[in-house]
Amino acid sequence: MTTTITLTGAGGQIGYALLFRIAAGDLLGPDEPVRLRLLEIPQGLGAAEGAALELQDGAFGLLEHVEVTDDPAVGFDGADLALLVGARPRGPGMERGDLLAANAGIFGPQGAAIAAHAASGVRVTVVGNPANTNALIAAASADGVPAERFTALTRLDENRARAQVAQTLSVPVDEVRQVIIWGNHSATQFPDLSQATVAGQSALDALSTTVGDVRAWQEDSFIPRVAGRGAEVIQVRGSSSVASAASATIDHVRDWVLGSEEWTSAGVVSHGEYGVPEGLISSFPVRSENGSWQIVEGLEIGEWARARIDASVAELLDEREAVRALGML
Ligand code: NAX
Repeated sequence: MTTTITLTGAGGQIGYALLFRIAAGDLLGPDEPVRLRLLEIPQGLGAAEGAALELQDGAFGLLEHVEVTDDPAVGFDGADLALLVGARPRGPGMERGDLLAANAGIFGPQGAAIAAHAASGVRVTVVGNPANTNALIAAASADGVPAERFTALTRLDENRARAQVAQTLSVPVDEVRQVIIWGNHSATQFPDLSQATVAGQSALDALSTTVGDVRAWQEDSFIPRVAGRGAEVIQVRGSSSVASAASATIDHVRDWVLGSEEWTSAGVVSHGEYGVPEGLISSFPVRSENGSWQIVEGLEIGEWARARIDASVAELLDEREAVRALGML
């Protein structure tokens, strides 16, 4: 059966990197045909239409149809998967409240359009920042669609964290598992190595033989490097993360749809797990079972980790309050 995938912001950078990976079968596998719906704002339509021409020229056997539109009703029609990448970036002089309001004005109506037009089993992944709160707003506006179907991307943070550990230990990145991202996709996120393994052994034990004081290494080096990696890429490359963000989006959606026995991290709705207030979309350790994310429960959280999780969750609460105060939730 053909899967219908809606991509917002399809005329942007991440959209451009994502489209060709999807068409090549990297998302759902080499035997799954896809239909693409590219949703843009009027200023982005030309770029999205250009990408559609190139998709045609790619002669991708799995790609059945591409539609480009600026109408959310058409864009989300029959969507099985919605990738919400398009967002309003922070402009010069824009306060955080302005940014939240501008994005609420995008993600609220998109949530409503998803509820009205998408397939009944739609699964939504929000990439556009502030991703967690945008996902919260979309979920709140999507009457009748369970909040569990709205997620925010924190897989890029996890991939960055795994890569840092692998590089520090000079091991293949595939050997580094169970790295958890907690909280918000922002500078307050907590990349947690307490459960991480390297070739089946404790990552913290392995790291302590390489870096010495592993707590100090996390505080002074690892956490700031992971949380600040987006800024580092901008500084070195002169432009924000694009292909790595697209790749992480593919990882997230593929694991969600096809299942993952391994733990990964995703921004999903809290039911109060680990003391995270109900209803927030926060990053947790998750596993995908039968097509839905399950939070990995029962992990012991030490005092040091608790304070870091709480700080990031406090930021999510602030964002929720700010959006509520604007009357947008
Ligand atoms: P671009 O500015 O290249 O592209 C964004 C596109 O979205 C533009 O073509 C714009 O016209 C379109 N757009 C804006 N409003 C829209 C709407 N209402 N409906 C449909 N399309 C709309 O940004 P890009 O580099 O592609 O990044 C996209 C988003 O990803 C940004 O918000 C960025 O901050 C976020 N990121 C999130 C990451 C994550 O891990 N969650 C990492 C990478 C990235 O920073």
